[in-house]
Amino acid sequence: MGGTNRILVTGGCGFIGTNFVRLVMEGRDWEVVNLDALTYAGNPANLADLEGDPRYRFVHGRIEDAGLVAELVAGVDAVVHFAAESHVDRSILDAQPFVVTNVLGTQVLLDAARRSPRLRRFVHVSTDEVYGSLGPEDPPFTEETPLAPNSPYAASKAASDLLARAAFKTHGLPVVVTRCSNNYGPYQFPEKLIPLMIANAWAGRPLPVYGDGLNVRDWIHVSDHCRGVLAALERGRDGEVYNLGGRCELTNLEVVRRVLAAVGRPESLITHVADRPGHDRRYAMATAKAEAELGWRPEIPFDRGLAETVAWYEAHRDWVRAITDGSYRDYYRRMYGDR
Ligand code: NAD
Ligand code: TDX
Repeated sequence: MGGTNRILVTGGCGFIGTNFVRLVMEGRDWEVVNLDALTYAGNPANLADLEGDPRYRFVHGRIEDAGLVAELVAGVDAVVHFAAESHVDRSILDAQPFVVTNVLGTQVLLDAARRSPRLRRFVHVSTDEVYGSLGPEDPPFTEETPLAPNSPYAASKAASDLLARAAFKTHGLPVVVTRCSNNYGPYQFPEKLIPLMIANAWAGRPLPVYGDGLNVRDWIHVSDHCRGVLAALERGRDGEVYNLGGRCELTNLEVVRRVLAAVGRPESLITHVADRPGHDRRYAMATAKAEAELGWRPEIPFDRGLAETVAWYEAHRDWVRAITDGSYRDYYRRMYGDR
């Protein structure tokens, strides 16, 4: 998309948003406005070094705030929408914040976007979870796979994908939807599998594996995902969906074993705990469309990416400590007890 000067990134203080803002600030001469509510998952310290850069502006606010969103969207060429409640286990404990942010918040952004004459691209960042679960012999999800979400999180993301589609079909909004598989890498909140296991391994605490641990996820390094979102912003076709994935299917047990090897702790720390309700068995993404149309492919092999991620967490123990006190401790106890 030529002629881009300024973009609005939502959720830029979260895991993937932080990595995306950094990629754009380093690789493009665009201005970036970052709208983030700073929920438990949003950390302004992630991008503190950009404060003072005239190309970067942080706005503390919620995507459901129609007045604020209209004002911000009117001043940009494109929106890249990451902001969401993103953790499946939290959606099982309480689904309502997922509906407010992921469904209502997305609609507020879409409404502002279609009323802005300047806006030329709206990238809606979504997930493989909207497709539901695969059996062991099933082919990977394509963009044509019917939506069949199983968790409240996935259902709220599927709803937002459909609202984005409707904004394109009904109002002609230039929407592109990306759906990506499981990300890992720097700045991921330690409620998610890989950083949770790294933190527990350090502390010598048990590593809680849900059920038999044979659920399969398709792992992708966050920087490969961010390059895919940028490619969709610049080269995606209006109204299209693009699957992004890492071509790296692993069982959770295998991931946890590799984390333990990378951290240098024994496999005896692995502890099987009660399964997640509605736990999807397998995700896998077919990415041929993104490869052909966007000229994108994942590049970082899992073992290298994991080693770099473990090293990043080692070097950022203070970052982990700062975000895992207070409310996160209460959440951890509720999920895993006093282990
Ligand atoms: P995250 O939970 O780390 O970050 C979410 C960010 O959104 C936080 O900074 C939070 O403060 C902000 N936010 C939440 N509610 C908000 C609201 N109402 N208004 C404004 N800001 C709000 O999430 P993430 O893992 O970085 O995921 C980002 C996006 O990518 C999400 O849309 C998610 O569905 C999607 N996605 C994630 C993965 C993954 O593996 N993590 C994979 C595929 C797609
Ligand atoms: O303690 C745990 N033990 C465990 O066995 C945790 C936190 C997870 N798991 C399992 C559940 C999943 O099979 O590991 C797998 C990965 O779990 P999560 O990190 O919670 O990710 P997942 O549920 O697969 O969803 C992720 O990928 C798709 C992101 O959180 C979503 O935001 C994204 O859309």
